[in-house]
Amino acid sequence: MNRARVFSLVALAALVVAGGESAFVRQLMPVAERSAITDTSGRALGLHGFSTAGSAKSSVDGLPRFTEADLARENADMGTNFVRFLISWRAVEPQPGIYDQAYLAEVETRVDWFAKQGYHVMLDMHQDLWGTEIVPGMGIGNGAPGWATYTDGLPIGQHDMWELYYLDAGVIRAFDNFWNTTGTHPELMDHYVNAWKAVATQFASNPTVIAYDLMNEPFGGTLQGPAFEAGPLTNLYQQSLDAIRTVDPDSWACLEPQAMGVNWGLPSGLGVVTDSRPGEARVAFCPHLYPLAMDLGGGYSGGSRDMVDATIASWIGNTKRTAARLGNVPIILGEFGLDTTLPGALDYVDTVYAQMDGIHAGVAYWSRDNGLWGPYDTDGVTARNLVAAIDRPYLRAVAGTLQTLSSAPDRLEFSFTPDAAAAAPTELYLPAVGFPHGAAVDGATIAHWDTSRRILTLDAPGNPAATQNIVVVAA
Ligand code: 9MR
Repeated sequence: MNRARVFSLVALAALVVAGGESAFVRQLMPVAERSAITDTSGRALGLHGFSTAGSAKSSVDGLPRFTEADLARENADMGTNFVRFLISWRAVEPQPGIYDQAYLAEVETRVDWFAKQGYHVMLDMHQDLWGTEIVPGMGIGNGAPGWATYTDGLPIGQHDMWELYYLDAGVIRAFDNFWNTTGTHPELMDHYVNAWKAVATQFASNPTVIAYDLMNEPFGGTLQGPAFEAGPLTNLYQQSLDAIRTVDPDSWACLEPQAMGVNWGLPSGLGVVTDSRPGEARVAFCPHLYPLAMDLGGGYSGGSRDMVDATIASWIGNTKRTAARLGNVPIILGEFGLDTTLPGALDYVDTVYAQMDGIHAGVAYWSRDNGLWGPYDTDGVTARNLVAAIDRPYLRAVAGTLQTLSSAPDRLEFSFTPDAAAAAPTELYLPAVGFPHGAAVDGATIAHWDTSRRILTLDAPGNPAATQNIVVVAA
């Protein structure tokens, strides 16, 4: 694609996005308070971490190249408390109806590493371009098992940009067969649902696994937009959650919208998924953010920056509206990320975190792979520029309902309505760079300052009935 054409495409997308936004803003109604993902102590969680990792996509054993030492390094350097851990259908169900218990046990070994460091884990059933067998041996797609891959002999080309494979007839057909748009493979969705049940059976009693991301970046094949999202995608999510609930009453189900368009800030047409568990529904909305201008290499400067800002604004508005429509569900930004050598890259990372604070969304940066998009060089050890951008103050857990939140490198400000039933205190992470000598707190008393983990714990408020306004600055 030539450059002028690429940029006119981006400009068009930005116009569509901006136009869509103003039309939707006019329909905005005040909404009830959004619910939050809570831990076993009843605290609302702030989740900061990585998608770990793309290296799992093509590995023979389905596991990421990621060690316990890598986790210790990440925790020491950036104080993360969350991981979106990649799993795959091909590894869970290598043959129809046969679940690989050894693989699930290996995943659980890694979950236990995270548990020891106080993390929360979301398991992400990853796919791109359907599966590794769309073009055998070429390492193009990932996710689905070979036995579930039906391209029906339709062509798949060769492209520099990986996303363009989504436009190839063979890839589209593989998805059409999965969603049973073709009417010839009604069994495939049942297998996927049962694969989730096998995963949930393994992790139901593991408190570190708090959520299941039901499908990475869904693609509808010949069905796109609301026809896909409100149709077979919502149906798959409902069936998957129903199957999960037969074995696991507590974990959250994270719903991704279709990636194409929604990743660029357009609205989602996903339908409501009901949760049969007793008590509150545990469903979350987990879209990704990949502004088109950024994907096309424009970085975060000049005209590209304006288009990226317009995309973010639109994305925030649409994400809030979808989360409200799905039942005031919590939001996790399941992926955002970029080649951090692009102009303005770290400003972009800052902007996204600030915006996510504003909507109290968890974040899983893409990705915890070594190299240009990740926190470390290809040696896996040498810190890159991203480390400083991710190592920021954040609220790890709050003993009540969060009302407002904002952060700067040396300041964290928030307000919340206490919940007397919360069985553990409010906890903050404060990096060394902004808080070299610890913190001074206005509006609460410090219960404990863990200088090595850089975690500040606050006393429960004296008057639990009142909204607490808290400002934390460098000591
Ligand atoms: O960054 C990944 C790139 O190296 C791979 O070629 C591509 C296809 O597997 O996937 C990229 O990661 C994507 C992720 O799987 C889904 N969301 C968008 C990510 C960035 O493009």
